[in-house]
Amino acid sequence: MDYNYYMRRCIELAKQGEGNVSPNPLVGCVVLDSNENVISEGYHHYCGGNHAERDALLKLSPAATIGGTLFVNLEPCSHFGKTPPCADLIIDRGIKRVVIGMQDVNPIVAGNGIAKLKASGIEVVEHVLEEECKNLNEVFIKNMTQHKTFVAIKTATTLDGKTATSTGSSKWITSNAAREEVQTIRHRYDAILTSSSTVLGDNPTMAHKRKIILDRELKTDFLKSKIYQNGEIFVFHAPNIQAPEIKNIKFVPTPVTANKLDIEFILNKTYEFGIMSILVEAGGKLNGAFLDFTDKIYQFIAPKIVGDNTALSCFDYRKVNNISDSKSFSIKEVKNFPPDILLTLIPNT
Ligand code: AOF
Ligand code: ZN
Repeated sequence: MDYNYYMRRCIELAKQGEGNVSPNPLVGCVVLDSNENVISEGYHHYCGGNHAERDALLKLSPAATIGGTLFVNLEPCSHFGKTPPCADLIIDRGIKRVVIGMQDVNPIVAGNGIAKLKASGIEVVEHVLEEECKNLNEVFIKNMTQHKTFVAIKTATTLDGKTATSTGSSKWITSNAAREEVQTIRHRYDAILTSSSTVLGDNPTMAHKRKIILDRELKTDFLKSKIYQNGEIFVFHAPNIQAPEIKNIKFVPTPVTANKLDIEFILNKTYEFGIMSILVEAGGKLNGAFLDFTDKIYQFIAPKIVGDNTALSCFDYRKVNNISDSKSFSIKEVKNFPPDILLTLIPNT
């Protein structure tokens, strides 16, 4: 039996829950009968809904699964949450073998699901495509182990790392295909974060259910700017400025140091508000300010050169004299969106 093949299918199924399961993990499940034929598939559709194993098993008659194998990318749960424990249902249904991608990092489960299965005589196979399974649930892992919001930055630049010409022209640096991929990326995150300069400069819509705007001096037009026309909005601003009262907008007074809003404070607040992940889509200044708090970068690169050293670079970070002091990253993935590419990077620690 090809464990990797079915685990890959679990990951694919799990991704169908992207955008809907937060703060829960993405989980997919495949069930095989005793003759090793696939008889059911399932996934966790939305937070509060059935877990992946229950979704897959409830489609079958209890007799169908006797002696079967169940694949799942995350350890089956052992606790009574919004639904009863998946481990109990698996045991009840007479499954003989459970193949798991990774242990649950939720301390209420953390090995208890596996122990329960083993205690009932089920064969448990662990660590199948573990790295892929951990990548799939990087947000859930950060939330559970660090109690912090996961932060990603998306940029679109020219070959010379510019996000616009020196006159501010930036529409469009990347191709349609690349910009469509941005929609898919956005969908994975609980909220999008941008700056007042981006709102003032580009007046973007940024259609998303939750949006965060950093507007220290409350300079943007809360009634007219497109970004404020839909979704739930959080505006972080300096504490000495009186915020207006507007429906759907939550104004958050934020400490300021050296004319900059305190990013650490903002990220503690986002976690408090139940925002498990954010995608930063802003200019070089804010990108630079977030760099030290960033878990992942999506960098689209278009094969164009602006060739003007007064044009903005995508990361206004810190000055280093020695190249060995640069902030360095590992490239996790390279994808083509002709004629552009997308690099997915994670910071080296
Ligand atoms: C599974 N299969 O599909 C998921 C699991 O609030 P609840 O009841 O939905 O429980 C959420 C916790 O259950 C979550 O933090 C994680 O530990 C586990 N999620 N477990 O066996 C699933 N989504
Ligand atoms: Zn469960």
